[in-house]
Amino acid sequence: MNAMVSIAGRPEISHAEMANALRFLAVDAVEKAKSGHPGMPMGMADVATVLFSRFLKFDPADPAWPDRDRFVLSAGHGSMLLYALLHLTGYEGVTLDQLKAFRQWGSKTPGHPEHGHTPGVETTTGPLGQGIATAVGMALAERMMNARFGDDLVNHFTYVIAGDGCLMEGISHEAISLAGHLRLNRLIVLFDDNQISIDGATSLSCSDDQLARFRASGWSAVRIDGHDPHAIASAIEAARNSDRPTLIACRTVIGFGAPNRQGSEKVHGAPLGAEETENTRRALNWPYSAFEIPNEILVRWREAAEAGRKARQAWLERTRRLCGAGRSPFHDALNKKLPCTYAEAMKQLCLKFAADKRKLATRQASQQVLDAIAGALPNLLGGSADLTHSNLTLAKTQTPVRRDAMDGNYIHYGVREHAMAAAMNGIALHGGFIPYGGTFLAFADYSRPSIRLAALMGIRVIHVMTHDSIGLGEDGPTHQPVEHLAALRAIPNLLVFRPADAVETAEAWDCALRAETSPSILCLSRQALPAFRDADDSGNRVARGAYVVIEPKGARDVTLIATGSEVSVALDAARLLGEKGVRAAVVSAPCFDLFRTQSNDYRAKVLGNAPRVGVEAAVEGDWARWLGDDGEFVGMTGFGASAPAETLYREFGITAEALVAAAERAVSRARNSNLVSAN
Ligand SMILES: Cc1ncc(C[n+]2csc(CCOP(=O)(O)OP(=O)(O)O)c2C)c(N)n1
Repeated sequence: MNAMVSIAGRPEISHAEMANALRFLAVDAVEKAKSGHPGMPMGMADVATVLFSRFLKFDPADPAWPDRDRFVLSAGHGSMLLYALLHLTGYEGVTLDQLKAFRQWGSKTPGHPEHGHTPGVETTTGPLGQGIATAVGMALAERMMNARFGDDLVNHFTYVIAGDGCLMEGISHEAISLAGHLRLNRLIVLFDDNQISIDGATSLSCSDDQLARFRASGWSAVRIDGHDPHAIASAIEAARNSDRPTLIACRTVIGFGAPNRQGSEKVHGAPLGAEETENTRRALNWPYSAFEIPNEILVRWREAAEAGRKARQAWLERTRRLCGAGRSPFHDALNKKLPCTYAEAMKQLCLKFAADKRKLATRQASQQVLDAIAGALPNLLGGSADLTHSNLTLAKTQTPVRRDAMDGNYIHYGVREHAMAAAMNGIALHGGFIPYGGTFLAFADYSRPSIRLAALMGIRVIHVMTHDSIGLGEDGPTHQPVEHLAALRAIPNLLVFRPADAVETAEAWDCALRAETSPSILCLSRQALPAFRDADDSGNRVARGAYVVIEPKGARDVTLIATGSEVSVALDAARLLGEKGVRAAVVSAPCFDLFRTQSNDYRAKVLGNAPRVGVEAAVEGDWARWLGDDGEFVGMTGFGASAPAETLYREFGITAEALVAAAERAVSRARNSNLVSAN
């Protein structure tokens, strides 16, 4: 603890003083907020001090500098550790006043770190396990960018602080397994090995030998004294030179320095209280008042960023030399905008789909989209959780990413949906790629926590989720999503697309690729669907969320609204109704989320004044919003069953005939109520 940090001609600042600055900012902020987690920052202050002052490459002047090291606080409840680091190293906006406003409305210092809200926060953490799994994506993206552009432009590490909780979460297993398989040797996890979680000692619930566990997944792993700066530094040094990812289990004392609380769960998530705070000040020999950081210590912390500042200047110089002043493939990769060659490829494909009018499963249409655009989008990065040939996510030109082939552009994630979704978040956050990955829609639940974080962070990640209804048939109810559309539509800022034919599939892809601040889910059919869209120049119709496919001559008697595979059911029903003299409009609604954002006028025009009937091979969810009180919904009311798709549609009553009957009921109800009100 007595290592000195000497700067010629100035008072020597000890490691302990720097670490204590972190500790007390955390203690004081939690104390002032009357809530928060002081234990973890106090325990990991030594590790964080060594990392930030001796290794981490960062420049607070440009928190988004592409070649910075990434630091992920996977144990997000210890957010005050990160905020204290950002403040002390000089990130603009993370002021002392912001630390004093910890966890308050409008502050830059929310309860858990939020990417996009606080400069220097690389990813949103709090749900344990997500950070470490996201970091795997970042470390993978770094190696892949390095393979494309070389050491001069891309050469950085991804550091993670993770706690017992992160390592207990199942997602961590998938993530470390993937990282070990791919030999992501730029990934270094600093494990806060304090043997305490909320309920008490971790021995209450966990007996894992974490070192053996990581080694079994192909990692290097060591255990050190997490309060010994020399041990911390040499472990990090060794990890940086390892040919595989490294776990450094840092044996620490939670709440280090609080005489009556340290080492106990009591210090995990509650303020120390005035008395214990004073005890801690005495115990750690920190005679300063709340939030007071002596200037010499602050100066020394600010100097920790100096090496990174120089590294960034040198990088900028190299970039100018290697890439020139204008656009370069490197800049193109980092640019979120799509190249114009892409738009042309997409346009030609839509024309071809409209001309062919072939019956295609939307997953097949999606495959054709990928084949058509992959060449024009060099930063498109595909993948699937071991369902490549079902999801049809591999474009003809794509090659697998392997530990010895980081220049590939298709990731075989293995049967790891949790890790795939989190890694895609990390890849998107890192920059340089547009990640998409496939699985079955019924398994969206395995990816959901990461999808939710992607939506919260506002990042472009595309999930290709095929086999989107009972239409998948014989695999039965385990594989047939019924509640998933409703559940996914409930996540704010997530675009859920359910295209109905090949043109709509291409348009949905186009929307997802252009959505720079939203993740998307493409829900695609296993079964073939008739094509109904013509080539027209009215632009991307899916982008409006819903639109009129058929407008009857004369006033509408009824509006049929459908998504995906059920649009063709609605088209058949409209024809049958027409034969009976009932004028039915058909609306395709591939994306409720986008429809909700249209003008009132547009929505009113699409929905019309006639009674509405909705059809979707799923549970009703929030359909009522579009159908109104007089509407009717034709869909699923429970789980599916194992049988051929046509049988299932018939047995569950999702047919044109059922839709006709529902429409007739709705029309007659509306007529009766008109009569009543006229009388
Ligand atoms: C997915 C998830 N489950 C539960 C929680 C609630 N939680 C926050 S911290 C914590 C205990 C974590 O223990 P550890 O990682 O050892 O942290 P420490 O006690 O060392 O600070 C729990 C259960 C959470 N944030 N995320």
